[in-house]
Amino acid sequence: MGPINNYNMHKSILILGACGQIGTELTLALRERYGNQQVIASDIREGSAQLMASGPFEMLDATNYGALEDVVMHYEIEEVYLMAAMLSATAEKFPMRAWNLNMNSLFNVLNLAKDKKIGKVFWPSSIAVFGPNTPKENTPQHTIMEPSTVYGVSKQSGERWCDYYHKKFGVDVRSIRYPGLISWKTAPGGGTTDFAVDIYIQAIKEGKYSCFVSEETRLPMMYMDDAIRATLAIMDADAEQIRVRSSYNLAAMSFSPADMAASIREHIPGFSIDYEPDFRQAIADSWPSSIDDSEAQKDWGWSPEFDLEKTTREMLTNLK
Ligand code: AKB
Repeated sequence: MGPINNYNMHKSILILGACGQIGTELTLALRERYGNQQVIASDIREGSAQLMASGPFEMLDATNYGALEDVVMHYEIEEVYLMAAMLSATAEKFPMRAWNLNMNSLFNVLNLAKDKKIGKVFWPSSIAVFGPNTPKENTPQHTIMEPSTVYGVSKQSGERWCDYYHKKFGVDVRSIRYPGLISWKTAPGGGTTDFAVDIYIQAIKEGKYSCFVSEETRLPMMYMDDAIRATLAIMDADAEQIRVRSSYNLAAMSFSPADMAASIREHIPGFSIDYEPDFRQAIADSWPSSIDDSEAQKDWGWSPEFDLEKTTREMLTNLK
C-alpha cells in the first residue's frame, strides 16, 4: 500500500521560474509528493539535469499572458507557484526590467485565478518589503514598510495586489516573506543575501572569502529545507487558516558574516574572511535584523528546524 495522506494526488501544478534557487528544490519536492508527471516545470532557460530529467518542462516567459494561458489550459493546471523574479541587487541595476518581470508575471497569474482558470496561487514576497524606518529587531507582521529598493517596492506592491485580488475576487493566493535563503543544489542569483551561500562555496574551494557586506551586518536567514517545508505547509493549510492574504513574516535564524565565519571555522579551522562592502551594504542596512513570525506560527503551524550550526554542517557536507 502507498503512503496514506490527504493530498489530491491528481492535481496538476505549474512552477514558473522552476530553474532558480527556490524553484529547483520546490519542483523536486512537489514531484516527490504528487508524482513527476503532475508537476510541470517552466522557465526561460533550462535547469539542472535532475530537474530536466525528472518530469515535464516548458520553456515559458511568465510575463507572456497568452503563452502562460496556453500552458495552463493544455495541462489543466490547478495550482501555480510563481517563483520567477529579479532579486534585489540585480533589480537596482535594471529597475524597469525588474518592475516589468516582477509585476506583470504576478498580474498574469492573479488574472488567471480571477477568471477561474487556476484554483490556487503561491507567490513569494521577501524581507525586502521592509525599509530603513521599519523596527529592525523582531520586525512585526504589521508595521512601517517603506522599502528603499526597486525589488522591495515591487514586492510590497505585489503584496497589496494579492490582498486586493483575494478580497475583491476571492482569489486563493498565499504568500511568505522569505528571508535570505541558503542552499547548495542551485546557486542564488542577483540577491543581497547571496553572500550567505558564496561563503560556504569559497570556504571549501579557497579556504577564504571576501564578503560584500560588513562583518556585523545581521540579517534574517533560512536553510532551504525549512523554506520548502514552509511553502508546502502554507499551501496545504485550509483556506480559513490563511488570515493574512498579503504575505506572512517567516523566520528561522539571524546572523552576521562574522557569525558565519565562526561557524565555518568549527569545521575548517584555517578559514579566513575579509570585508569589502559594495552597493549591497546599503540594501542590507535597510532590511530588518530579525523577524517576528508569530502569525505564521499561530495560523498554519510554522516552526523552523535549522539553526546556523545545522545549516553549516549541511552546507559543508553537501558542497564537498
Ligand atoms: C535578495 O537578497 O534579494 C533575496 C531576498 C532577501 O529576497 N534573497
